[in-house]
Amino acid sequence: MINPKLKNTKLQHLIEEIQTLCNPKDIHICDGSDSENQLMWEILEQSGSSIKLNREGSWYVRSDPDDVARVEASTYICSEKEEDAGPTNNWFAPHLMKEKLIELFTKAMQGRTMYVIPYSMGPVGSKLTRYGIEITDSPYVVVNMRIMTRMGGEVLEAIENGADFIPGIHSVGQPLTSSERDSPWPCNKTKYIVHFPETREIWSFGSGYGGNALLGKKCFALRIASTMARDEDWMAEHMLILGLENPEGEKKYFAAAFPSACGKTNLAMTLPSIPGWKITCVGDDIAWMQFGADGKLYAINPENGYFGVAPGTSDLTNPNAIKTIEKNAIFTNVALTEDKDVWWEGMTEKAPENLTDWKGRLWKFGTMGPASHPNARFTVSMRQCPVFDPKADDVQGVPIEGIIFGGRRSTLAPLVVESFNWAHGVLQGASQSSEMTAAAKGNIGALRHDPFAMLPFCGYHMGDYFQHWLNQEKDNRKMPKIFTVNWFRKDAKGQFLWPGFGENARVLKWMFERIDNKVEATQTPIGLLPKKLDLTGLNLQKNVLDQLFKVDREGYLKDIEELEKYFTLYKDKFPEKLKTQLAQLKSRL
Ligand code: TSX
Ligand code: MN
Repeated sequence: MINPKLKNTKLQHLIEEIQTLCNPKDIHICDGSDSENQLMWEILEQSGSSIKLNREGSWYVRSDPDDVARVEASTYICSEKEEDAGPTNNWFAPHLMKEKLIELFTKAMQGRTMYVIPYSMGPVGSKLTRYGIEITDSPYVVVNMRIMTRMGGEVLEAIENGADFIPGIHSVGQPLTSSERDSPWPCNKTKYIVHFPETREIWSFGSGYGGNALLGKKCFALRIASTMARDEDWMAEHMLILGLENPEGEKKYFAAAFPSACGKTNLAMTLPSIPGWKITCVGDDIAWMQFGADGKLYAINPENGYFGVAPGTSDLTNPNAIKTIEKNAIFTNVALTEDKDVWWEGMTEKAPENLTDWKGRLWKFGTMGPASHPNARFTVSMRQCPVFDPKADDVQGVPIEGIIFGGRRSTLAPLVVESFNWAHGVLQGASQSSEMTAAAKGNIGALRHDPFAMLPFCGYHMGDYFQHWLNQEKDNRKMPKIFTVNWFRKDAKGQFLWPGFGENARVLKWMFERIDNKVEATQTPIGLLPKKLDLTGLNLQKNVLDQLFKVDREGYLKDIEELEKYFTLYKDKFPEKLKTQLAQLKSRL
């Protein structure tokens, strides 16, 4: 047992319980220090799990080829009633799942050290912040959590002084017996990512990768937090947060939800193409938001770093990300160059010579597949981002004046549309969908519904979640304007109509000035479109602009028919108010 005893009895009991169950060889309570971090990397290097890179403070890690992404089929929401998990989550009865977990975790940490990670989701001391304890047998998890969360002594002290926390138990599920040599990436074929939203706990078995193992992120900050937010009247959203400053120095904050493969991290730290406008990054993945006493919506980024998809990240697509990862970064499943640096598809036009791929093989372009896994990641502190927003540490959070929904749609959806009102905006969020790219499994180009980009991340019934969004609107609240964007519309020849990236700032500028009532909009059946966008210096053909904003009524009516079919999935939990919004939209068309 750990000595001295902890003041927080919930924590003391948790550690004792997990120690007894998992039988680790010892216990390490993490303090987040540099020396501890160094020790973790020594352990990882010795087991052949990591390679020191020729890049300041940076490390290279290859995962097991079967442990490369979140495992949605093995992700469970264990509420007492199946109804509460809803039709889009895997459900399992809590007591039966507990039995299963006890079986899986029995002696699971044998021969390994059990690490106890105290971490904070959000700036320590903020009303919006919540604490967590992750117990894990993976030093790779420790080094990642140190970057992705505020981890260590300060948080343990807050918990010792009585602050509550969400427990998360994680094991890679590969006990080490006696003299056996450890694997570079221990894991188990059997994987369970389990959430108990009612007792607010997380259990994760068998995977060491990303969202399966770094429990502060998707498991806590989205699945568990979304249920807390419903119960406590706040919002836990799959959203980036950015600051936008005009040439006069006025600043507004936006939160934006996009399904995967839409470039959320790129948008979060965009370098604007228009002179005098600045974008700063508060966060690239998750927003926790709550209306304040002044009626404004305040947001924090509960995270402390970026766990970003590496392939496709370049000086052209995201120069600020490239600068962020210049040092002190962890690279997982990218390709390794002969001078011990990293490379991935899309970083440069041509691959360097003598690459080792993410599977550790000498790589040649052609039949071997990509050199880096499509879901290869960098882990890096958000503080190294050149456009890091200083208010990302503000305990008050930042005031959100605009909410943006997006998706990848080659047809139909215009570059930008503003909703008529809150409920109409909520319908837009519920209607979000995206065409699948090669990175996702399934048919390339097929449309996948992903309401609020929350489909894999909502810890309760999605229909109740829609209602929770509608309930946010109250008389004394200043509701943010809601916009929907689409950077991905194509012409008849399959060419992207909009240049995207830095040019997206022109769209953000329009939103900014709409909020200030400084620019006009045109009423259309689907919402408010720009009367005029600032396209100065952009060589865009008039007919391209027309195509970007064309409202195809026939096409929309077909789209809505399909949407209505989709929404029947939520049965009687689909809010009446959204049915009304949908009916009104139809009649306008
Ligand atoms: O991230 C992207 N953004 C948002 C940037 C702030 N991507 C990459 C998506 C994959 C993750 C984009 N891709 C964007 C975009 O705005 N737009 C496109 C489509 C596109 C791709 C290439 C070009 C133009 C548009 N190239 C040229 O026009 C030369
Ligand atoms: Mn995400």
